[in-house]
Amino acid sequence: MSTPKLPEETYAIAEDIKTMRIRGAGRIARAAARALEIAAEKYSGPDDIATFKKYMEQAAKLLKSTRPTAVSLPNAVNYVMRVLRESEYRSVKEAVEAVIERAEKFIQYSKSATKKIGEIGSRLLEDGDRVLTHCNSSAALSVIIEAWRRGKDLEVYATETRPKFQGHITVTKLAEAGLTVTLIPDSAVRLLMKRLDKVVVGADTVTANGAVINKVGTSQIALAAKEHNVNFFVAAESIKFSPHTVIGELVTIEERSPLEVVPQEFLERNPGIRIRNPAFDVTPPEYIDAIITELGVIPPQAAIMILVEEYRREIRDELLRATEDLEE
Ligand code: RUB
Repeated sequence: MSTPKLPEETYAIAEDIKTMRIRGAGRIARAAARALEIAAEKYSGPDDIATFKKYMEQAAKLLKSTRPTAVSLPNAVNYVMRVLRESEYRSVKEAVEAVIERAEKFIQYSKSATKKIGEIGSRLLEDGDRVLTHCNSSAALSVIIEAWRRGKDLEVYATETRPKFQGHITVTKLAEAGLTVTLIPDSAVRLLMKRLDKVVVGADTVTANGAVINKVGTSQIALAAKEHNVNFFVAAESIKFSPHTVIGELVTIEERSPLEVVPQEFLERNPGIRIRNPAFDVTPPEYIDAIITELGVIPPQAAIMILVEEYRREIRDELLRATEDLEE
């Protein structure tokens, strides 16, 4: 039996994630859950569970392939797909309903986790703090904006975040919320660090040993913060924690087009010049004072506790897979 084609909307969301019209690890995860929901809603094939599962697995594969670094994406897809992979259904209608319910549950959880992080993390900021953030993270902004709403007078600095300038989104959002905000070039971070009290950034992935993968430049900021005794906080929902890293799997750092760094004419004029454009980097746990999650504030070394608590089954599957690989 041939598998029906996925709906245009599912392809469109995948393309939007790939081209970064939808970006930021939390948003990407919610968009992927929504894309699966749409695929289920619009399934037009036969009332055959095996065909429906195959069709949904195609959507899952498509979505997972869009961007490689943020673990929230495969976590979202696997969370939704588990209802299909692990349960029996009498009809496709029943399976469709289960997928829709599961995707909605994920989206709601993810939104409320970001809000909760704001409530929990706002306590770490004090009245009069000068706070730096990097890139555009909904979780980090949730902390900063909530602290400000609770009456803490903050002065916020945000990096431009080359080459895609996500810092422009950040300063606009902060200014709209009413905060005093200053945009700085990425390269000005160390010079300004002595004027700062705290750094708050987001995360794309948190590994089992508490390292944080976030927008490229984050680790340099952490280094400068350490040098100046400035607290470095990461705001990350539990969906950013990677069960794959428990078995030592490394996180793939996305390498994007040179055209985000220089224009086409530059490349044509200088055919001998190579350009690198890694989108993320790794900040080791020693540079991180705390990770703010919706489950509480943890030292980075306690990342494994969140993983064991929230991803017990995935870790078991990963360990089984690793053992099978060894036996092959
Ligand atoms: C975005 C980025 C953000 C994290 C966390 O990178 O690095 O800091 O994704 O964001 P890109 P959030 O713009 O390449 O997607 O807290 O919103 O999930």
